[in-house]
Amino acid sequence: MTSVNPILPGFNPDPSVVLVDDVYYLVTSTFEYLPGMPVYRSDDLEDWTLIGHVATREEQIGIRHSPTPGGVFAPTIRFHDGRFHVIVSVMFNARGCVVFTADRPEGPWSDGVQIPAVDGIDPDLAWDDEGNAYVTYAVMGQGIRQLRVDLETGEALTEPRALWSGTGHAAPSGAPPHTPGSLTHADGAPPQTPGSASHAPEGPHLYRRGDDWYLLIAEGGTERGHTVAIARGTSPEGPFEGFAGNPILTARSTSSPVQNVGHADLVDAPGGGTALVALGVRPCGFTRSFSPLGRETFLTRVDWVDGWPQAEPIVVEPRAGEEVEVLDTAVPLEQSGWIAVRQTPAEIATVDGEGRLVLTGHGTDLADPLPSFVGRRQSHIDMSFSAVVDAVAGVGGIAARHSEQHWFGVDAHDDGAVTTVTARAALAGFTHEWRAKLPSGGVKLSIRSRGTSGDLGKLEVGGDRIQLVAAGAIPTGAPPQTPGSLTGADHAEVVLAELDGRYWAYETTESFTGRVLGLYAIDGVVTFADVTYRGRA
Ligand code: 6LW
Repeated sequence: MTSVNPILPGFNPDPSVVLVDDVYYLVTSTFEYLPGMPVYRSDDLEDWTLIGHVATREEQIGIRHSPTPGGVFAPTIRFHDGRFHVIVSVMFNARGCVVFTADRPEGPWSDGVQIPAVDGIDPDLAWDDEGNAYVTYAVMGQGIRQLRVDLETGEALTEPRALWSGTGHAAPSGAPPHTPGSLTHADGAPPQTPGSASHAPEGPHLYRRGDDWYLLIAEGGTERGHTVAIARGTSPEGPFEGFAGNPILTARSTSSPVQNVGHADLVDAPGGGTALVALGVRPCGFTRSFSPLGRETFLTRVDWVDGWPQAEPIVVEPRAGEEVEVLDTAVPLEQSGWIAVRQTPAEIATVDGEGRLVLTGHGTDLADPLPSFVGRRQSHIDMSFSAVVDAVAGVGGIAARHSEQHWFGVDAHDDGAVTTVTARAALAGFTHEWRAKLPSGGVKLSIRSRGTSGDLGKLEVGGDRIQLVAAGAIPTGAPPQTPGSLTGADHAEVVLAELDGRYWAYETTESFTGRVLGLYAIDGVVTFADVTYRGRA
């Protein structure tokens, strides 16, 4: 079905996809970053282009005081009555369940209508033939729940009711596995207790196919036990009967290079059939335990057998060759593709007359909940990210961020006589610094990483291998440098630190995101040019 997988590499979890007039649109979770919920477009489910974001204004999601890993969890994108809809739960001190609409997928998207009755995560949106809108969502320990809503006002039109507790539901002996009476409050049955539900039923999506309704969910938690399961019913309100062949997709207990596969969405495939998008991670190292890029979006095919879907295992096939991106710092920040933490890039960065990006520091580093940092997703394990930095009027550089507690970078300050470069690594409350002196003038700072082979003979234990590098006296505004052009004493590179990336991976940081590479200022005014990302499959 695809010659490329992941279809959206780097931090792109919880994919949701819709097909409108032969074009696919896909959104993913963004947690504490703004703009939030990228909207990608594709004609073939394989090649995707970023066309906009749902949350371009902080007020739409209200994440300013939402701690990591809060913020935007698992949006669903759907199309109804000529309008695009995205429904999402924005978690922890934020707006909760909100539904946004737009006439065009690139936006602008509405301010959003809150649905206070949805007290869970991962809301899905579906309509029946009468136009009733159903929101189906997950509540921890209570399984999948549902209510009907008025999407114009956000008002609940029914009480929330239990819909399915997933494959782990232990039905009393002799009783049918899932009857309406055993699962609904309306019938007087007690709400499900944590013990009666499977582990973490979540990420529901509801579809109509012929006369049947299908309820697709994720189970097992978003780690190695993650799975995709399905149930079928005769109405959007159920009752739903689980498929005897569940899970329909998982990588648990396999040696697949993609793990944690789950949180899926179904869509008609180009040219017929059904496709499934799902999240997964690509762990590296001897024990294949650490995934620096976070949860990415993968694609696979689904076949229908006797009215039930069977998903093909996901095959990893990274896009071949080298991807070089010289980031155009002169592009208006709203269209630049940069993301920032709890504020929009335009709130913290400017572009100067020479098209260089300018950041102002306020005496804080990336431990701050509102850092002076703009970033982009790291989308290859083997990569380099560099920028030429003018730090005469401040202290700043380049960094990789997972959370306030987990980040590393290299920054500079030029006092006119000498440039002091400092590599910093922070993990779980520990920080370490390495320093070197370079000639005054622009400094080229680089972060490089390479994957470990997983080859047992080489015994490369840990995560990816990271280098924090500086080269001094680079003229700012000069044409982009290539590594081979750095010759002579002034341009000699200094490798300040080598890190084991296992400590900056999805499994260790608990940040739900992935590695975001970017530019940051600690103090004063810092200017960036020749910002270049090189990734290799
Ligand atoms: C999301 C849940 C999950 O709400 O992780 O993988 C949570 N699935 O469905 C955050 O992405």
